[in-house]
Amino acid sequence: MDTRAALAVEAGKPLEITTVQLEGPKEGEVLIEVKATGICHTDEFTLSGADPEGLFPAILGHEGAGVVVDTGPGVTTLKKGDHVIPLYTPECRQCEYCVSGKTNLCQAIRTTQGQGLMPDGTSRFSLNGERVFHYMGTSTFANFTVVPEIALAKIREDAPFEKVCYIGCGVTTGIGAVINTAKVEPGANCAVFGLGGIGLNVIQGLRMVGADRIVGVDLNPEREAIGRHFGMTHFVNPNEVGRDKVVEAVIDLTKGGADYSFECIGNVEVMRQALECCHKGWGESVIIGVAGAGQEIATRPFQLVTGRVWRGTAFGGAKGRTDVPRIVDWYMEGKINIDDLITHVLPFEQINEGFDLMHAGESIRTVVTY
Ligand code: NAD
Ligand code: AHE
Ligand code: ZN
Repeated sequence: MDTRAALAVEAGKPLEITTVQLEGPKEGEVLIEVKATGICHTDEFTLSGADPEGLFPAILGHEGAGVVVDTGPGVTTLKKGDHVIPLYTPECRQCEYCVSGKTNLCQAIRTTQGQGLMPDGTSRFSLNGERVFHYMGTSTFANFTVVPEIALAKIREDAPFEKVCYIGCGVTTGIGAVINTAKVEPGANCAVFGLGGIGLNVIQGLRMVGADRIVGVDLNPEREAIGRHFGMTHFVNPNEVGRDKVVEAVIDLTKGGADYSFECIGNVEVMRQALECCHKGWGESVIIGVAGAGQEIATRPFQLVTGRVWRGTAFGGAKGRTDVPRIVDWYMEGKINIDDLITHVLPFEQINEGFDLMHAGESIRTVVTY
């Protein structure tokens, strides 16, 4: 079939709105009509050329929601008409990782996913007979996409696509980093670096678990008001306190150091600050931001010797097929706020404007509808 898509033709170039060809679902695969998709900073990261796994031409997008249109042979858990959220972290419930109980990083299809291919090593997308790569196993910047069954969470049918698509990455990553990865306890003093689509969900998660002080750090002064709206108690702008004084400022505001800190930018210098503002003896810093090819983190090992812990998280440690439907319920029951973070909704044809808004620091999340 033909489908409208926003094609990433080359690193650093705007997406091209075009029509591509899509093959039907093969064994264990599902054809989805994508109804809405968010634009995450990771899409921008890959489009910029900074992603070591970036491939072109490709159809990006990993924060979608839609409806099952067709199922391939062997698919047993989904049927035509089901509402779904594609998962870039699948959940096969069978691989060594899934059964370990220690991680959400299902590895059943990770190799082919990183190669921009379906699990059988081929692509369903093409343009005039030339292969087009999938992205993160989801490719939600196309009106129709093919996704493995193990990479789809079935969700309730009354949930609005243009809101719950955000649970496909940003909401789950931010809240999950607090609940699943850091396991923050009530009364903890915390710091969040980067108050964008992820960091504000970290703040929302911290408020949910009853954190005490929640210090937000961002270069953009406009992020203070929205941060406070979501539960931030103190704000630090590195341009105001001095970039070399940020660690000191956070230690001061958290009464001796953060029990937990979260880096939600993808900046290796800030990752160091996030670790070093943690409390001596027990403070834990969680890296969420994704850094470009060749970037490395550094600190004095003494920071770890004296009890600070550095860890990372992907998709907030969430097991998607199990956890995502529950997070959709939280939204529908009014337990989490998604609406105030979706600052812009654009028709699909204007998807590049969503990237412009992100670059300008004007949007928290832009959602594109088909
Ligand atoms: P975003 O663009 O919405 O937000 C980034 C924020 O960081 C902005 O508010 C910006 O003003 C601020 N910022 C930039 N440089 C700063 C600095 N030096 N000091 C302080 N603040 C600074 O991005 P997002 O969608 O929230 O994504 C954030 C990061 O998380 C990206 O690296 C993205 O790739 C990554 N990410 C990781 C996962 C995961 O599973 N680990 C999931 C989603 C996104
Ligand atoms: N391809 C990059 C890494 C990108 C990355 O870390 N992606 C996160 C999700 S970001 C969503 O917005 C992730 O899930 N990582 C675990 C994994 O298996 O990819 C690189 O550096 O090569
Ligand atoms: Zn994302």
